[in-house]
Amino acid sequence: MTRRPLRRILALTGGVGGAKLALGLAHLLEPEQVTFLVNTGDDFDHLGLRICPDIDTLLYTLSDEANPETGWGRRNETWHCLEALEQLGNETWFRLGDRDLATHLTRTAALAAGSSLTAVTGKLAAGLGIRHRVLPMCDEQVATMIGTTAGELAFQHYFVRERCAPQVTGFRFHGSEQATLGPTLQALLAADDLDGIVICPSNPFVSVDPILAVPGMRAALKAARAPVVAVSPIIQGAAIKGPTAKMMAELGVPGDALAVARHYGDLLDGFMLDSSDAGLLDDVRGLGLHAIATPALMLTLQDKMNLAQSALDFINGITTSNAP
Ligand code: FO1
Repeated sequence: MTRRPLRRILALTGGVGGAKLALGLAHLLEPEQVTFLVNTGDDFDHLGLRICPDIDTLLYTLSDEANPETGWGRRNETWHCLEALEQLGNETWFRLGDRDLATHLTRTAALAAGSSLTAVTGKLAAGLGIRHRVLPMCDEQVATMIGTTAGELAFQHYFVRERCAPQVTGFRFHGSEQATLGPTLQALLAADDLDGIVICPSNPFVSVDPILAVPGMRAALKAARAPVVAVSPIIQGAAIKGPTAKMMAELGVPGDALAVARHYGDLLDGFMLDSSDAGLLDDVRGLGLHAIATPALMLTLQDKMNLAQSALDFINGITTSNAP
């Protein structure tokens, strides 16, 4: 079966796991062939700076500047400013490295000067030598709030300060009602050369759902001609990184990849399982989805590129099978 090259891909991502597949896609696709749509629900104001962790994790990952141990922040970091902040009595639970601070200072200054988050993200990407397009999910501020048995917490308070310990009861995306689909994204979704939409293996609750909560986003993704495929962030019932499996357990949701496919519901055309979860293929297909099992654990760059290639081939296969 001859497969024509995919013209344009939109990849939804948030967090460290999503950024890994994004890197694989960036190595396979030219800048004009893929746009990364990034979660901004984790964003918050801290020490007078506007912090956008998922944007920065993706920017640092795409530019090979990311700290390889943590996945967030920059490699070869130093912490002199943080030490001085502590000496002066500031909160230091959210660790800001000296080089990372340049990103936060640049963004905060540009936003204060009237720049949109989209524009300043483009400036940061250019500064880091990234040629692929990195698009915030919206330019308005949306704050993911975590409902817990001990009350509601702002995302970074839950994720970093409390180390994901509180028991989760639900999520709220404060400000999402006022969010809008940016013109760049609207044009991309309406274009007839959009050949595929990939939901990267990010936490569905706090990295993907905030993106889908932007008014009109879900409908626009569904209306797009392009197949929507998601890569499971859960392998053998465990999250590759982060609190996804813990959240599922606390929400009373089965902690397996099938539950993630169900979570996305009718948005999906296809779902990608890790090879070790091939036993779930029939169940996922039973949801009316195309499904494949492929190595989804990304440890090396080659793993990331292989998974990205599998996603592109999967999209091509769905398109071919849907062709009249
Ligand atoms: N995560 C942590 O667990 N501890 C930190 O001190 C921390 C600092 C930090 C600074 C900048 C940044 O862009 C991300 C940072 N993160 C930290 C990660 C961040 O909380 C998460 O990556 C996302 O919000 C969820 O994916």
